[in-house]
Amino acid sequence: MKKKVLLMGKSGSGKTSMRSIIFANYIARDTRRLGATIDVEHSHVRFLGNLVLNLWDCGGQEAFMENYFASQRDNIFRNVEVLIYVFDVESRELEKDMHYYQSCLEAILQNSPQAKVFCLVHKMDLVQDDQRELIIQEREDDLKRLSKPLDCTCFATSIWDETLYKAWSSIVYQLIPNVKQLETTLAHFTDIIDADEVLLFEKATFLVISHCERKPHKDVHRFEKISNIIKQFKLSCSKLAAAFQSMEVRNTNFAAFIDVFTPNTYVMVVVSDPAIPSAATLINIKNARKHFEKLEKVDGGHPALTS
Ligand SMILES: Nc1nc2c(ncn2[C@@H]2O[C@H](COP(=O)(O)OP(=O)(O)OP(=O)(O)O)[C@@H](O)[C@H]2O)c(=O)[nH]1
Ligand SMILES: [Mg+2]
Repeated sequence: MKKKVLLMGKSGSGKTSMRSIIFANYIARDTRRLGATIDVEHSHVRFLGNLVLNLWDCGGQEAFMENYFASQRDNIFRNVEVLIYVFDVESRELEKDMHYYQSCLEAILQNSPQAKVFCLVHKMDLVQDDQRELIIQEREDDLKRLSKPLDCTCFATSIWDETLYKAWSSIVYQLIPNVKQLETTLAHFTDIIDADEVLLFEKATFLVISHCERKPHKDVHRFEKISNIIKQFKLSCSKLAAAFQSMEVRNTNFAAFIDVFTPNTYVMVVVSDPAIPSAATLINIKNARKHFEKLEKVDGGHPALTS
């Protein structure tokens, strides 16, 4: 199942940087070397077995933008499942940015009215801490108003922290075909093994695709922090020609296990009951694998015929 994702926004706003970090194992520092994208760069990312993301990274220089809205209009805006529009928060041409955004929405309304729209207010690291809340609120209000009759979801992002993972996790979550079934199964699993919390990560990107929480946790940003940390760790391992497989962290309050799960996922299990030995949790993870592997083989919510 192929899903077309358009990545748009003005030149230098950070589109290729994000794509390279999330899908091509770049670290933030490497993106300084990226040149401007010429016309459209296509990439296919296999994401969770059947799901292939067809990313269209559209170079944002004005000459290209004008072409997208004119001669290439049908080609670009047809069959779009998701539009991700990136705004550079430091841009001094806000009016022009908004004008292009609106042209883009018009073309989407004409060609792919069902598409989901996400706006990323990007490079938030360049804004002072105490200003961030206010700026994102203002931008979000403006964008939501301008997007009508379409609905848009806004995120404040930066390649320099975990906000990037939060935004992209939410975006890909919308694209996973059988996500409800996955969540129900994960909730069962969490109950059966008496865990505080269980997370599923997509294997290549380490984006969180599903989670179940039985015991409330006060850090609402913990998922994307873990994605960010483990991804960096995985990359460090690969520099040493080692492959990251699993990890166990234990202290007086809890034990956390990260392990390869299905062909497309890693799982993280957090247990706080000291009476449950590690070996028991590891066996439980092993036994759950086949159930989740079956789920991955479904297409569009219908179980595939497996013999
Ligand atoms: N400070 C900061 N810089 C960023 C961030 N994201 C990207 N950049 C920098 O912005 C510059 C331009 O990024 P690109 O990803 O090439 O921009 P683009 O949107 O693909 O540009 P075009 O291909 O011309 O449309 C690079 O030097 C990145 O390092 C961010 O979150 N914060
Ligand atoms: Mg680019």
